[in-house]
Order: sequence, then structure tokens, then C-alpha cells
Amino acid sequence: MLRFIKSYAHLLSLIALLSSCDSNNNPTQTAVELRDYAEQFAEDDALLVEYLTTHFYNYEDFVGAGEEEITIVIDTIAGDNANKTPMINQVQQISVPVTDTEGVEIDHTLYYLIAKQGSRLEDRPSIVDSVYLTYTGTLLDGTVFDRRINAPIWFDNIAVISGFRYGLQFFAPGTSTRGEDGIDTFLNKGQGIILMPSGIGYFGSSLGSLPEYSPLVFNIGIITTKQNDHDLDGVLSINEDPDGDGNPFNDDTDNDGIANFSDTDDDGDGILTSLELDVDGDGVIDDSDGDGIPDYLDSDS
Ligand SMILES: [Ca+2]
Ligand SMILES: [Ca+2]
Ligand SMILES: [Ca+2]
Ligand SMILES: [Ca+2]
Repeated sequence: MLRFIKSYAHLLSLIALLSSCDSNNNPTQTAVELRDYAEQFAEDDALLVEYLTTHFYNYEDFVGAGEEEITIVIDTIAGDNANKTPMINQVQQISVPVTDTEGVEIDHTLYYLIAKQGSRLEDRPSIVDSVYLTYTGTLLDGTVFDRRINAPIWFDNIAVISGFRYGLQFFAPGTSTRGEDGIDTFLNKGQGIILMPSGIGYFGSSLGSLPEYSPLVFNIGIITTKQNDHDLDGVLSINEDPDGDGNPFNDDTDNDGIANFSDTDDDGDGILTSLELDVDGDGVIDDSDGDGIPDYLDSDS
């Protein structure tokens, strides 16, 4: 379900939209006008802060944890658990921009909590990489609306809700070994919790047991990751970011509406990027006119 998003909620390239379509499982489309992103964010964030203040997770079980996965359990701070540390004291947060229908950018706070970091820090996924993981998605009242626990699944980050895409980048994958029976054992998974307002979740879409405008809580376990080169031009998708802001979704050198990471001819000069990247084969990206702009991004070179 994570893959299915509303197009106008996210400035995704066409390819991302296409890959997110699935005729069997589309969000319920309604004719009702969508709510205002800024107002909805304020409402959702207040609910998330309240949730984080009144809930804890079983952090004590993670002290001195070994290689095995530990099930994350979230509960309310009350009764026997009145002295537990609330998650609000443990979460970290980042801002995720959402461009609304008027083209205005509205920052959304995403919270994440690393319960147990994975062993391969260098392989943390970027927002355009793929991730093999297990997860459980719940509403703030604990209702599970989506779950993938026993059979892990691959997600391409370009095609999931942006709260998930931005949250996953902080979690490192672990290790796997294949037994003689052909069954893989996954150890040292990155485990934690991602919490997001609806604006970087499903916003006005309702899906199954997920009502519209729901803040979401995901409990995740990262098994492995893969760097993507979506357009197969020899430049990793995360490096197709000439403005250097860490976001390859907003780079479209030739302004043809296709972001560079999905565009096989980034500068629109009729020569495929793969054919002008390194013509002399010296391993250095070519810049024949020496203007600091590599040939594949330079339409006049
Ligand atoms: Ca590429
Ligand atoms: Ca960028
Ligand atoms: Ca383009
Ligand atoms: Ca070109």
C-alpha cells in the first residue's frame, strides 16, 4: 500500500507516478476539495507531539541487544509504566517540504527514532535508493492499517510516500547469510520508528482501514539496500542532483518535465547522457569546454 500516493501531494517525476499506479489498489478518489496543507500539518503535528509525549517503546529491551531482531512494542505511559521515558525525549526530527496545489512549499516535521542501528552504516539508503525491509504501519490509536512482517519487501524510495522515503534514510541495513537449506537469516537490522503527519503520508486519500488525513506511525526493520541508477545512464540517481541540495526530484536541467535521474538525456542536446559522460574513458566525467559544467549537463558543449 505504501507505494500508492496522490500525485498532487508530491512533486514526483512522471516515472515515479507511473510506478506508483496499480489498478487493483488505487486510493479512493473523492471529489471533495483537499484540506489546506499548512492547517492540516499544524493539526497533525499537535497530535503527534501528544502521542510522543504519552507513549513509550520497549527501549529497555534494546539495551545490550545482540544481532537478533527485537520486536518493537509501543504502549501508553500509565499505571505500571508511569515512569517510562516518553518517545518525545528520544526522537529526532527533520523537515520535509511538500509543495501544495498553489506551488507553495510547506515544511512538514517528520520524527524518527533509531531503536537499534543496523551494522552497515555506509549503506543507508538515500531518498532515491531501494530498501528491503519489514514494517508495520499504524494509526495513532494503534490500529494496524498495513503490515509486512514475515515476508520482507523491496521498495523503491522514489515511489513511496515522502514521509517513508525521507524517514528510511537514517536507518542502516544489516547482514544476511544463506543457510544450506537456502533460507536467509537476517541479522543486525536497522530498527526503529518513523512518525509522520498526513501531508507526507496519504493526506486526503483513504485506503482500507486508513482514514484520510491520518498521521502515521511506522515500525520498521531494514534488511538491505540498493543504490539506484533509474535511467541507467551511469550516474547514480542520488548524484543526479546538480543543485546539490540533496534532493534529485527538483533537478531538471533541460526543463522537459522529467527529472535528471529519470532522463536519459539530461541536457536535452539529443546525445544520451551515457554517451557523453566519459567519452575518452579516463574515468573522469568530461567537461570539454572547461566551464565547470560537465558535458552531459551542458547543452552547448
Ligand atoms: Ca542515472
Ligand atoms: Ca536537487
Ligand atoms: Ca529533464
Ligand atoms: Ca545529452
